[in-house]
Amino acid sequence: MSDNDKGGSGDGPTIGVVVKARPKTRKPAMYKVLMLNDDYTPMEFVVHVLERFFQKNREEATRIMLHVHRRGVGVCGAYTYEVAETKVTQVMDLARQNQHPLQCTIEKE
Ligand code: TYC
Repeated sequence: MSDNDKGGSGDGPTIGVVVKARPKTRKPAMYKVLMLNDDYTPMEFVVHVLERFFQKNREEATRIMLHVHRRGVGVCGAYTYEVAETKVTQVMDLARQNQHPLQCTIEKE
């Protein structure tokens, strides 16, 4: 008697169906990093920040900077909490080192 013949209710082998385990997972909450306008930070500094910390190319960085300049606030990107927090710290540190009042914040998506 082979392993497959054990148990069951009668003649044939007991057929097992393999079911893949699919443990429930959660997508991580995402947080937007928002840049705020001010009257003093030079436009080229904001473009530099967007290129350096948010991996934007010159064109996209300029588009976002001008949006913030005109509308008061704009989205730099969306990240998990720790990454978003790190980006805000990096931006604010560089701005402070250069004596610019540039501000950015985090908002839950
Ligand atoms: N308003 C600034 C200026 O005229 C430019 C600026 C853009 C500053 C975006 C901050 O997040 C900002 N020099």
